[in-house]
This record gives sequence, C-alpha cells and structure tokens, in this order.
Amino acid sequence: MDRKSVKYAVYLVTDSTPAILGDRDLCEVVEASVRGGTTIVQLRDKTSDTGDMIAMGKKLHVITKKYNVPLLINDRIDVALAVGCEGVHIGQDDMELSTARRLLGPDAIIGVTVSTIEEAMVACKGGADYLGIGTVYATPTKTNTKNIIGAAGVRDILQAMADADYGHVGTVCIGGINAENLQRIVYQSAAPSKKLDGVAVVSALVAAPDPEAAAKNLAGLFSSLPPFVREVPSPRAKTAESILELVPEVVLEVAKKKPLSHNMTNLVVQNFAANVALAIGASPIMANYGEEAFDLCKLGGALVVNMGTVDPDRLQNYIKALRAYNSVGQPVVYDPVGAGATTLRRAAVKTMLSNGYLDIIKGNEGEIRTVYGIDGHGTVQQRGVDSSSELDLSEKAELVRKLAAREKNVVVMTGETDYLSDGQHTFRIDNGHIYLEMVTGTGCVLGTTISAFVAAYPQDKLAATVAALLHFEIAAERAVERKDVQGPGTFVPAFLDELYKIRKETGEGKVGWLKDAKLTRLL
Ligand code: 3NM
Repeated sequence: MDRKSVKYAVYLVTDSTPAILGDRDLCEVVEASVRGGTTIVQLRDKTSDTGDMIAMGKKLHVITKKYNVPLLINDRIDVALAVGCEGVHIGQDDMELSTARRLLGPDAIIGVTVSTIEEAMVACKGGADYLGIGTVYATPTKTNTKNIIGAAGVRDILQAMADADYGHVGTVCIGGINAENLQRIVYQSAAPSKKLDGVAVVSALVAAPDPEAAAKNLAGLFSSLPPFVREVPSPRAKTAESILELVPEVVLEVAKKKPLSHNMTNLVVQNFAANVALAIGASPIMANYGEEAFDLCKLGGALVVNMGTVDPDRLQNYIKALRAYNSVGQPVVYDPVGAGATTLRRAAVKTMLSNGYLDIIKGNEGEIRTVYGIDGHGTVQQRGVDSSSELDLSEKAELVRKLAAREKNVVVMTGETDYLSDGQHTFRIDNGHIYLEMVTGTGCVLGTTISAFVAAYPQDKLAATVAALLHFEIAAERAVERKDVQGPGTFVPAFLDELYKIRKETGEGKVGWLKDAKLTRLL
C-alpha cells in the first residue's frame, strides 16, 4: 500500500471499553464500518497486554486487508512490527518520529498527534505522513486531552502548514466529531489553500448502533458541503456599487417571500421586534422554547438568537434551535448581547460557537471583540451591555474581517459607523441616527431585520445584510426629518412608518431613498 496515496476521509480509531464498544465484538464493528466506507483504521488500546493487542491487531489486519484499507497501531511500534500492518500513530508523549521511522522503514505510514502550530511544524519537518489535529471539542472518550482548539485552531494549523510548504502532508482532526458537526468543522477549518483530508472518530463509529450505516453517512457528509452554504458564486465583484444595485431586489424579495423571523429574544424587545418585522414585510414569531424550532426551521425563515437575558436553560434552548436551523441550512443571526460582561455570558458565547454555524454575528465593539477573543485570543472585559469604543477605524475593520474569515460567515459591528465583512470584502455604513440609541431594543430589532433579509436572499448573505442595514438606518433618518417627530418617543411610530414606506416605494419601483446610502468598501 503506497503511503503517499492513503485516503484519510473516514478514519476509525478503535476503543474496546464497555462504555463505547458495549458487549459487541470489535472485529465485527470494524468490518461493518469498513464495509460502510471507513478508509483507514487505527487500533488504539491503552490497557491490554502486549500479547492480546498483537492478537487483536492480527485479526483486524485480516479484515482491513480484505478491503484494502490500511491498519495503524496507536503508540506501539513493537505491536505494529509483530502484526506486520501498515504503520503507527504516535502522540506527543510517545516514541520520537525519527526512531519510529527507523524501526518501521520507509514504507510505513506514520501519523502524529498535534495540537499547536509548533508541534505541527516539528512533525512535518520530521517526515510525518499525516497529522491528527486536535482536540477539536471536549469528548468523554478521552478526557486527558491537552488543548481544546475548536475549528479555528485546526484552521490555524492548516494555514501554517500551507505557508510552510507542507501542503502535501495529510491531515485529519479528532475530538468530539460526529455526523451532526462534521460538515461544519470541515467547512470552518478550511484554510484558503489547505483543508482537512479526513476526520478521525471513535464513538461516532464504535458506539454507533449500525456502524456500517454510520460510516456510509460520515463518508457522504465528508464529501459534501453543509446545508447552510447557500452562496451562489457570482461573476460580479463585490463593490459598494454592485451591492447597492442589489438592494432593491433584496427588499422586494423580503416583501414577496414574507420570510419567517423566529426570534429567541428578551421580553423587553419582543413587541418592538414583531412590529419591525411586520413593517418590513416579514412574518415574526417569538418562540423561546427550543423544541419548537424543529418545526419552525422547516418554514423557510431564519432564527435570531438574542442573548439578552441568557441563563443555562435558555442556552440549551438556543443550542437546540441553532442545530435545527443548521440541519436544514436556514440562516441563524446571533446577537451576543453583553457577551463580555460576565463569565456566564463568555461561556455561553463559546458554547454557541462550538455547537453550530452562525451565519451572521451582529454586535457592538465590545461584543465582537469578546467573540473574537473567545478562541484563544485573550478575553475582553465589557461593562454592561453598552458599547464602548477602544479601537480606531482600521482596527475595527480588521477585527470584523478577521472574525468573519475565521467563522466563514458575515460579521456586523454596529456603532456610529457600522462595519461588516464576509472575510473577503469589508464595508462601512454611515447611516442611522442618534435616536436609534435612545430607544430600547433597536439593536435587537436590527437583528430581526437582518434575519428576514438573509432568509429572503440566502444566495448572497453579505448583500442581504447590507440591504437590511440600509433599509433600517435610512428609515430612521427619514423618520427624524418628519415634523411630527419631536424626540425618541415620537420617533418610534414614525420609524415603523418609514420602514413600511421604504418597502412600499421599492415595490413601486421608487428607489430614491437609496440615494442617501453611505456605503463604502474598506478592505
Ligand atoms: N485522541 P470521539 S481525542 C483518541 O485529541 C483521541 O488527540 C484525541 O473520540 C486527541 O471521536 C480522542 O469519540 C478521542 O470524540 C476521540
């Protein structure tokens, strides 16, 4: 078997403990999973005697050879030599790579566990055939793991490998991967010129009721894009002009489709959010109970998770809804209200990021900085839920771009100037009015507005988000101009009127309101 042409797509790591294997026969489980599409097998056994491990290795090797799939042994070069299998997988605390290569010879497949860029560089330089990158997420299968690095940590390692000309070295990731999160992890961890060659799993196959079907499913998921990737490649460059041209079309799509805007939000803004949704032509529902999302996600709308009054129960409801919307590919807008204010909120942000894909993240500067800092880039202390500014213009634009590139989504940072990016194109918007800051919940209802726009126009989430911001903020400017508006109190009904009127005018082909758009491309 040529070690250069190994297929890593579905990598099974065995576990014979009763908690995972149960009372089943490991050989039967492995054979079923290889039949289903597992492409490589590693025998991992931290407790058996050497003789028993060799005996098991020999039995497994008969099976894997039948299907032309390589068998590797975890950690134990002696066992690999005795079995005569294709190679080994070594951890950071195991034997040196160079010693393993000398003992096993030039044809052996040797993989190394890494959790940092430094470890990855050493392993690649030492001639590893592939890297097992992890731990992606905490897992009950192995509790003595060193670093939990998430999809963002995997991406950093893949990027560093590509930069150092180690693009040819194979890669799988490991830790907490299952059928539900596989596609998102593979998608979010991809660096521009290097993506994972496979995923390594223990429980998703060994503990599966039907390992053959489970392997088939994982193989199918690995070779396809997640349902939330809805972007239609466009030949047009994303300039301020090209996006502005799309805005009327997006506003009309909202009116035409009347998309459901499913809000999981706080009591203070529910009424206002529902009124704004109706004014722009969307169909609002306020449903904070997660179970309902399994039905609601099928109605073609979008979910807004507004973390305004988070507690552990609410968080569980958010996660259920997030997973439901991700499973059908309908958009999720996440508003991490007060993200950096308390330990609980920071933990909640981390839980949200690791449990699903957030199509749009919208927050003020402190919130966006916190979300960015969650994945190992330092924490940011925020006071209350208000916005406070410490970054200059170019730092804000760069932060928004970096977070969007990391999460492979659209990020909006609101403030006097709004910044938004899809990781490749970064814009500022200078519309809006100070009255918006004097009325409670305007930030939250902007999330509602974005959700309707993205649900109606999922093929270009950046353009949909720009359209939502412009519709919302220009409506505010027009409201303030009215004679009947004396201050924030009279502003609210006038604002609802103007949201409605902009929709109506656009429907009649009158798009003069867009002349006031202050949209500028930055990066
Ligand atoms: N190695 P599951 S995590 C064997 O991080 C192993 O190096 C890990 O099990 C590492 O797929 C892990 O059931 C267990 O989460 C992965």
